[in-house]
Amino acid sequence: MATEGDNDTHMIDVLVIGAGISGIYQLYKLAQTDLFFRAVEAGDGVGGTWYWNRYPGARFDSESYTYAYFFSKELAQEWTWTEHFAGQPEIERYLNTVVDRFDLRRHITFEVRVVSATWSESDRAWTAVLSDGSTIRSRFLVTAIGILSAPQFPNVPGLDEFEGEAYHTGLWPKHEVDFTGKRVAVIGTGSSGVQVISAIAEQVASLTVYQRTPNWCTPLNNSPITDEEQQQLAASFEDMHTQLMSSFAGFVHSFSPEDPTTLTPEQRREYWESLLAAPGFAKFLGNYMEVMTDKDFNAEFSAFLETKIRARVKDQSVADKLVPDHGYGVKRPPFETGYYEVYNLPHVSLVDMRETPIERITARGIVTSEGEREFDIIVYASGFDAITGAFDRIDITGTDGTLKDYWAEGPHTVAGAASPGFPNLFFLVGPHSSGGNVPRISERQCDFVNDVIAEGLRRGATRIEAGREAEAAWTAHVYELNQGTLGAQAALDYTYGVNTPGKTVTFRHYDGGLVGLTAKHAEIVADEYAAFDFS
Ligand code: N01
Repeated sequence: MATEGDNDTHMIDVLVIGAGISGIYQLYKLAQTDLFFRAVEAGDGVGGTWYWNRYPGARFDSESYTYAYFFSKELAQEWTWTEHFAGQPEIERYLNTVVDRFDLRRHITFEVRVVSATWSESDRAWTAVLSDGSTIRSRFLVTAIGILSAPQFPNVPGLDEFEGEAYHTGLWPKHEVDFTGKRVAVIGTGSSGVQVISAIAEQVASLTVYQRTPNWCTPLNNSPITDEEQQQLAASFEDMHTQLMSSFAGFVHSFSPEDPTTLTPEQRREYWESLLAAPGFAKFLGNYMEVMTDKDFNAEFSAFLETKIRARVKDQSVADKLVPDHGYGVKRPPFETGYYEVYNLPHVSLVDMRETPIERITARGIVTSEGEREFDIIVYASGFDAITGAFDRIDITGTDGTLKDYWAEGPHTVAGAASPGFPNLFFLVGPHSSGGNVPRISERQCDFVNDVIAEGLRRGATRIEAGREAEAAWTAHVYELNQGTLGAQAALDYTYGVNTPGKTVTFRHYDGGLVGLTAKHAEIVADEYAAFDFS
C-alpha cells in the first residue's frame, strides 16, 4: 500500500473523487494494494451524504447494521449502533471511526472539488484540475460522488434576496440553527422535508410547509437496540452480510412469498397492518410484490394508507392535501416519525403549491399566488439534481467529448460502472446501477470495479475501456426492466430527472436491484471481461 503525499502533478495510480460511503470503502480496498492513490473531498470531513445532510431529524431509513461496512468483523464488534435507524451525528461518528481505525484519513485531501478531468491518450492518464488550482494526474479515476449530492433550489426568482436565514437540507451548516420561536418555512416534502418538519415543528413559533407533491409517508418505527439484539447482531455478522448481499436490494426486508390473489381483502389488510407496525422499508420491500407491479393491488394498498393518513390528521381539508394522487412506491416514499400529527398543531399550516405556486422569494419571505408570508428562516428541502447531476458538475472529457454531452439524452454504461470513450474511468454508485440500499450496492460495484482494474493490471494493460456492445446491451436491459412498470407510467420520481428543469426525462436508476447487478458482474467475469477492452 502506498499513497502520494500531496497534490502535485506527479502521476498516481488511482484518484478517487469523494470520501463518502463509497469513497471510504474504495480507499480501504486501495490500501490493500501497492497502488499509489489519493482521494479528494469537497467537505472538510468524511461522510458524503452524511456529512452534508446534517439537518435536524436526518437519520437512516435502512437499518443501521445493514448500512454499515462488512469488510471487518473487528470493526463490527467494536462499534455498536444505539438505534435501529441511527441519526446523522451517530452515522458521521461511525464513518470517522472507520476512517481513523483503518488509517485512511491521510489519503484524503479535504475542501477541494474536482473541477475538471481530462483524458490524455498519449499519457494514458487523467488530469484532474482541482478547485484550489492544483492538478493531479492519475492513471485511473474512480468517482464516488453519490447519486444525491448535487443540491437543487426551487427555480423561482429572488433566492438571494431573502434577508433571514436560509438553509438547504443537503448543504446544512455545522453550526446549530436555533429554530426556537422563529417563523419557519420548509419548501419540499420528500424524505428530507418530512424528517426536518417532524424534528422542528414543536420548537418553532410558526411553521409553513410548502408542498408540491404529497408523498406516502409511513412510520419508520425506530427504537433503541437492546443488549440482547446487540448480541444477536454480533453473532450473525457473516449471516447478515450473506443475507443482504443475496437479497433483492440489499435490505433485510424481502417481498412476501404469498400470492395476494389467493387472499381476501381482510387478510391483505391484516398483513398491511403488520407491515405498518414493522420497521422501515418493510412497507415497501416486505409487501406483496404485486403491490409494486399491479395497479389494482397498488391502488388497494394506497387506499389503505389513505385511511391511515385521514385517521391521523384532524382537519380533513388538510388531509385532502396530504393524500397523494399517485400510487404507493412509484415515487420514493419517505419514512416518518410523528409527521402527520405535525399538521394538527395550531401553529403549522400547509401550502399546496399545486393550488398556489411560489412566485418568488423576497427579502421578507415567500410570495405565492395567494400573497406574501414573512419568515425568519427558510429551509429548502427541495432535493437534488439526482444521479447524473453530480457528474454534470465536473467537466469530464474523454476521447470524443464530455461525459455531460455523452449522457445528455440519458446515461449509457456497462453495468453502471464505465462508459465507452472514457478509458480508465469508473463509477461507484452512479447511473444505471443503483436502486437499493446504497452501501450494499456500492460494495458490490466497488468490488467489481477493483476487480476490473486488477484484471487490467494483471494483463499489463494501461488502458481499460468499456465496450460499445456491452454498453448497448446493459442500457437495453435497464430500460427493458423499467418499461411498463408503475414507476415508469407515472414518471414522477427524481430517478427520471423530472424534478430538474430542462433535464431529459429518462430513467437513470436500475430496477434489477442488487440481484441484477450481481448477475451482470458474474456474467462479465465468466466472459473473461470481454465487456471491456484492455490494451
Ligand atoms: O429530495 P426529494 P429529498 N418547487 O427530491 C420539492 C434520500 N433521503 O432531499 O415532489 C416546489 O425527494 C419536491 O416536490 P416534487 C432518499 O432517497 C433519505 O427529500 O418534485 N417544490 C419534493 O417535495 C430521498 O428520496 C433519507 O413535486 C419543489 C422536495 O422538494 C432522496 O434522498 C432522508 C421544487 C424534494 O424531495 C431525496 O430526498 C432524506 C420546486 N421548484 C433523503 N423543487 C433517509 O431517511 C423541488 N421541490 C435515509
